[in-house]
Amino acid sequence: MPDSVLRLLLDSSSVVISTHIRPDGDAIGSQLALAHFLEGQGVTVYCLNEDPPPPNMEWLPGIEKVKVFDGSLEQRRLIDDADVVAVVDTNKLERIGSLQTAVEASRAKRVLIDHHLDPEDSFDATFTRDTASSAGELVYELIAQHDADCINEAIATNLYAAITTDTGSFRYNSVTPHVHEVVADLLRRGELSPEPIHSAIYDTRTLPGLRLLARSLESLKVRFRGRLSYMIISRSMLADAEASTDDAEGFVNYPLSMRGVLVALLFTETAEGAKISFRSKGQVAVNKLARAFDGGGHRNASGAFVEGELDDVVEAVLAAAPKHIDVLEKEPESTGSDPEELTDEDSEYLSQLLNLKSQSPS
Ligand SMILES: [Mn+2]
Repeated sequence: MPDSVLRLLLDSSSVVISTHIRPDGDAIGSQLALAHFLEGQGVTVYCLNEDPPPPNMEWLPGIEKVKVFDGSLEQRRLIDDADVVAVVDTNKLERIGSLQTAVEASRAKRVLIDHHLDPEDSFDATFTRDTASSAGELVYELIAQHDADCINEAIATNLYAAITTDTGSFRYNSVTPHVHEVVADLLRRGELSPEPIHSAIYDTRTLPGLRLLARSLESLKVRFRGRLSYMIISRSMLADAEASTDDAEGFVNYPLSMRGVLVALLFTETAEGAKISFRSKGQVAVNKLARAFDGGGHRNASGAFVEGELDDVVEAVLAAAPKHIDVLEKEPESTGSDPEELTDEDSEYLSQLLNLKSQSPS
């Protein structure tokens, strides 16, 4: 409950805050908002994570507080000497990565602030609600419970960034009137204007990244009567574009954005096989299909890794798709040319549009 979490945090002289491996905007924004709040209350705070913040979050106020855990004696001592270790935006202690052993060895009390299903009960106090849009929403409530007047520009900016990233810019089902009330309060108290925040988070594509996008879009195909679309990123496409897989962040949303498409897949070739991103709209679930390939995730967003040749992996996943996703049933037998794929003429036109003709593989 928020009261017991607040009491433990505010009775501390030193608190370590951590979050999950490969942290996202909600993880870092929640962590920093909590750090700013506690520092304002006279608590000494250390933010230690397994992995660095994502590049599009490097502008968040106070980001220099966030340190990567290096296993050094000095950092272990911070964890050992802390009164409380606070974990945000994950339901399991093991998700904080290599800090876990140090945290378990410490005499510090542990608190959890999270919005994922089935939080672990290895914490001394928890503030969790799986219907919350984000950890940021819960950190807001925690601060407001104490005194909403503590919310300054730095706290408001971090919480706004946390909430907007975890709600897909306020479009997911988790967005309630309460979320908008929280955000309204953040805008007011922080005197924020949303546009620069959204721009800093989302307008971060690089030229190689956009070149890779152009090549990926050329690979786009549609199946199952227009209900599934998929794209491919091969290793040669990455090399041609001089891009990395990090540049492909969010690409799977392009096939998903097509009218009539309910399921979108992105296959990214690696040395050993292919990484697959699964996305779906509304009530259509993709996690069963991901699980069939030893992956996992949520209803609308899952992932898997499959060993093998890229083409074989694509065929295997497409063949299995209707077994695991009801809305894909009854695709007519292929007659050689799939009328819903791009025709050669369309591909030609698209590649002219994208000005890639000179760069096609020779
Ligand atoms: Mn989250």
